Amino acid sequence: MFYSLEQVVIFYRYQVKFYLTFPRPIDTNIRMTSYKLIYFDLKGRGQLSRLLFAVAGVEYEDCRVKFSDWPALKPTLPFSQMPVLEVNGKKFAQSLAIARYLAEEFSLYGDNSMDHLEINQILELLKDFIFYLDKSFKEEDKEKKVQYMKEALEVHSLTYLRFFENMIKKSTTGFFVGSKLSLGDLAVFDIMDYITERNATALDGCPHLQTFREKIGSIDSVKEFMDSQKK
Ligand SMILES: N[C@@H](CCC(=O)N[C@@H](CS)C(=O)NCC(=O)O)C(=O)O
Repeated sequence: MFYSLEQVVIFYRYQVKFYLTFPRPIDTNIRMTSYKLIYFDLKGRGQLSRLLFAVAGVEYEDCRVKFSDWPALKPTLPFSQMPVLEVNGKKFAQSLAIARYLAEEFSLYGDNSMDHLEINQILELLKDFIFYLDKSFKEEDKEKKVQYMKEALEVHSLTYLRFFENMIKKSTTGFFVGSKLSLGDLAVFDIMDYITERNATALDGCPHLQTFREKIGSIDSVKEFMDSQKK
C-alpha cells in the first residue's frame, strides 16, 4: 500500500501534535545509583573515596563502623576487610579499586588510557608507601609497632613525597595528570594530609607539593569537606 505525500505529512503533523499535547511520562523505572561507603570512623583507606564523593557532589551514606561493632560485621564483608562500597546494595571491596570506580563514574579519571596510566602510577606508588604503614599496623610487638610507624612517617614518607614533588614540579598545569583535577591529585592530596597530621615537617623539602596542596585545598568542595572532617 502506498501513501500520498499529503497523507504522510498529515500523519507526521498529527504525531508531532500528539507528542506536544501528551508529553512522554517520566520513566519511573530509571533509578538513581545508591552508594553506601562502609569504613571505620577514621580517615585511613576510606578517606579518598569520601573525598571523591565530596568533589563530585554525589550523595552517599557515609557508614562509620564502631570498633565494638567490627567483629560482627567482619564476616559479612566480601574479603572481611574495609572499606567496602555498596552500589545499589551490592558490596565491593579494595580501597583503590573503589576509588578508581568512583573516579570513572564521576569523570575524575582523566580522558584516555594514557591519563589512566599516569593516575595508576600514582595509586601504585601510594600502595608501595602504605606497605610501610601496614607493617606497623600488623605488628603485635608494641616497641616494633612504634618503631615501624616512625620509620614509615619519618623515612619512607619522605622518599615517596620526593617522587611526588618531582612529578608536580614538571607539571605545566599544576595538576598531576592533564589539565584538570583527577583522582591522581586527590590521592596525593589525601596522603599528604595523612602524613602531615603525623609529621608536621614532612613537606619541608617539597615547595611544589606545598603549592599544590594549597591549590587543591582551596577548591570549594575540597575545603568544605576538609573542614567538615576536623574533629
Ligand atoms: N588492600 C585492602 C586492605 C584493606 C585493609 O587492610 N583494611 C583494614 C582497615 S584500613 C581492615 O579492614 N582492618 C581490619 C581487619 O582486617 O580486621 C584495601 O586497600 O582495601
